[in-house]
Order: sequence, then structure tokens, then C-alpha cells
Amino acid sequence: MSKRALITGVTGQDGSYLAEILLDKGYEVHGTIRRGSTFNTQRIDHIFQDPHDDQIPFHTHYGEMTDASNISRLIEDIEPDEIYNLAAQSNVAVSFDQPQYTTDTNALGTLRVLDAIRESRIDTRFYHASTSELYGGQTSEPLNEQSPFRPRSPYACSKLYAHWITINYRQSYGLHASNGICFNHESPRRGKRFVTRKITRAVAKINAGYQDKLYLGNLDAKRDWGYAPEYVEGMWQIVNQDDPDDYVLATGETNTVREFATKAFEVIGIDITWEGDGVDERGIDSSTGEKLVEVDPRYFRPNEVDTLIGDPTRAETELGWKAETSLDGLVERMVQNDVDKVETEGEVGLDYL
Ligand code: NDP
Ligand code: GDR
Repeated sequence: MSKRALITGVTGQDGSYLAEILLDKGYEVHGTIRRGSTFNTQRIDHIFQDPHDDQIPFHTHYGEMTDASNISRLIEDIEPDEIYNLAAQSNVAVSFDQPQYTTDTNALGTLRVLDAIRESRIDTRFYHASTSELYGGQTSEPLNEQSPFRPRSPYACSKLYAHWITINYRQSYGLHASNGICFNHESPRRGKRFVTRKITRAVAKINAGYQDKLYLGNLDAKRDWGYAPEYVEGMWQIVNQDDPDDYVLATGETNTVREFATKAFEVIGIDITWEGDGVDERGIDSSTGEKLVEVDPRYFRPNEVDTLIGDPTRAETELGWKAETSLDGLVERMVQNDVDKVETEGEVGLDYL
């Protein structure tokens, strides 16, 4: 009999890649989607086009993290062997505008899933999508599972609760419950408001003449950027350890937003030089003198995470997991995808958010 997995947030970047790898491994996959006034299943549409086609063992269900009875019912009906709790209000900047909703979804939502497992007494394994945002980023030391947490946003605070309640349910009720403390991971499916995808889309649109300029916030922020499909494989490996535990998944390298943008323009053959500093900093096309990148303070956050770099030693030694894709490879893949998309679809929507 094939194993059954439930993925909350299957329509997200990670959920869609995880569904693919679990189907490849022979799982029956169930994923939660949300009701919206427009369809929001673009990332999973290629997996199945027809919900009446039962050849592909992939099933979607309406699932809302703020609705406890909805979650309990799903878990009781599906009786999954593994639950991957990926659903979240995952945008750090938005969490400053919607702190209560973010907390309800991310913190209490995780508790609702754990409590539903506890109440149902179903024998299942649980993965929580924990995050490098917990560390707060005020040191340039590589961060591991023992490093202190200093959350600096409502998002990070909500995830801190989710992280600890996962450990608490493991300790209190013997659940096979683990945290993957994932550093940033990106892909062509990355949400368009995260900085990497915002940059690669803008580069593609500038390349095609649909956009003149890219406006960014803090160019000095440093992130440890990996390739998302490798991270979802790590999630599966964490869940399939004999004993539950918490693992950092990261590349061990860090770069600034400025460096990411420079590399992205390089892919389309533009060499950017940076002039000025602070809000007056700008990125200039060194062959034409054109100003292609500007700083807009609207993208600054009330509280910033300056630097994140992970130490994935435990995942490497205990799981045999290692991030393989270089930043250059990642940037190239993302820019190329957006260049192709702009070529086939033309002007592809607004990028100012
Ligand atoms: P996305 O934002 O791409 O996907 C989030 C998913 O959660 C979507 O399916 C979304 O649905 C769903 N969702 C949001 N709010 C609710 C809600 N109230 N009820 C039910 N579903 C909801 O995130 P990623 O795929 O990038 O990340 C997956 C998880 O990993 C998240 O928990 C994120 O916080 C965490 N994480 C991500 C990292 C990264 O670098 N990507 C790093 C560390 C942690 P819809 O599509 O309808 O909006
Ligand atoms: P992050 O991702 O906050 O790390 O959270 P994001 O890409 O939004 O920001 C990374 C850094 O870039 C700076 N930045 C900008 N960010 C955005 N979005 N837009 C801009 O124009 C811009 N200019 C500069 C930000 O200030 C920040 O320092 C992601 C999410 O996936 C979380 O869910 C996850 O937990 C963490 O990664 C690890």
C-alpha cells in the first residue's frame, strides 16, 4: 500500500515541488487549497488538469489554517501517514501590516494541526516549516540548531511559537514531529513579491522593453539563498528519520540583494555599476549609463534582518542532505524562466509591490 501524505499549502512554491517529489516516490498526495475569487492553483495545475481523473493519486481539499474544525476533519478523513505543514502567511513585510492574521495562521494554525493529530490519535509524522527568520540576523556567524533565536517581525514571532509548539508536542505526547529550519530557498515558482523573483521578473521585463527600472528596498540585506526543489527533498528526509528532530537546511553561503541583482542583470548581458549610497544608491548600466535600479524606501521594513547564513552540518552528516545548486545557477535558472515567460506571455503584470 502506498503511503499517504497531507500537505497544507500545496499551492505554494514548496507545496507544489513537494507534491511532485512525493508522487514520484509513490505516495498518495492530499493537499489543501484555499477558496479565492480567482483560481490560485497555477503551481499545481500541471500535476492534474481534471479532478475526475483518478489515475493520478493527487487530491485537493479546501483547507483553512484559521478553521480548527476544517483541519481536524481533514486529518480524520484522510488519515495521513505524514503531514507537511507548509501553509502560512509567509511574507515578512506583510506580517507588519497583518500581525494578527499572520499569528492566527502561522502560530495557532500549526497548533490546530498538532492538536488535531493528538485528538484523533492517528499515527502520523509531522513536519513544520520553520525558518531562518527566527534567528533575527544580527550576526554574520553561520547559524545552526543551537544558535539563539531573536525574531524581528510578527512573522518570525509567529513561526517561533510554531517551532516551539512542534517541539513541545514531540516532548509531551511522543509525536514524530520535526522542524526544518529552512533558510531562503527560491525557484522560478517563487512568489512574485519576494525579492529574488521581483528582481528576475523585472530583469526579464527590462530586457523586453516592458519596464524601465527596478525599485528595491534594503540592498545590503544578506541572505543564504538555495534552490527550492532541493529543500523539499530535505523535508522528506527529515520526516523519514527514525527519530524526530530539528534540522537547518541552508547552503552555507550568503550574498547581498545588490549582488543578486547584479548577477541577474549579467544573465541578460548587462553590467551594472553601483553609485551613491543609502536611499540615493542606484544601479547603472555601465555601457549606456542608464539608471536601471533605484532605492525606494517604501520597501524598507520597520525592523530588518540584516544577515543570514546557515550552517547545515547536521543535515549533511545525519541526513546526507546537501544544497547543490550554486547562486549563479539559481539566478540563471530564474532569469531564463522569466525571460521565456515574458516572451511567450508578453507584459506579465505589475511588479511594484
Ligand atoms: P508560499 O507563500 O509560496 O505558500 C504558502 C502556502 O500557504 C500557499 O499555498 C497559501 O495558499 C497557503 N496559505 C496561506 N495562508 C493560509 C491560510 N490561512 N490557510 C490555509 N492556507 C494558507 O510559501 P513557500 O512555499 O515559499 O513556503 C512554504 C512554508 O515554508 C511557509 O510556511 C513559509 O513560511 C516557510 N518557509 C519558507 C521559506 C522559503 O524560503 N520559501 C524559508 C523558510 C520557511 P494560497 O496559494 O491560496 O495563497
Ligand atoms: P525574506 O524574503 O524576508 O527573507 O523571507 P524577501 O525576499 O521578502 O526579503 C529578503 C530581503 O530582501 C530585502 N529587500 C526586499 N524584499 C522584498 N520583498 N522586496 C524588495 O523590493 C526588497 N528590497 C530589499 C528585504 O528587506 C529582506 O531583507 C523569506 C520568506 O520566504 C519567509 O517565509 C521565509 O521564512 C524566509 O525567507 C526565510
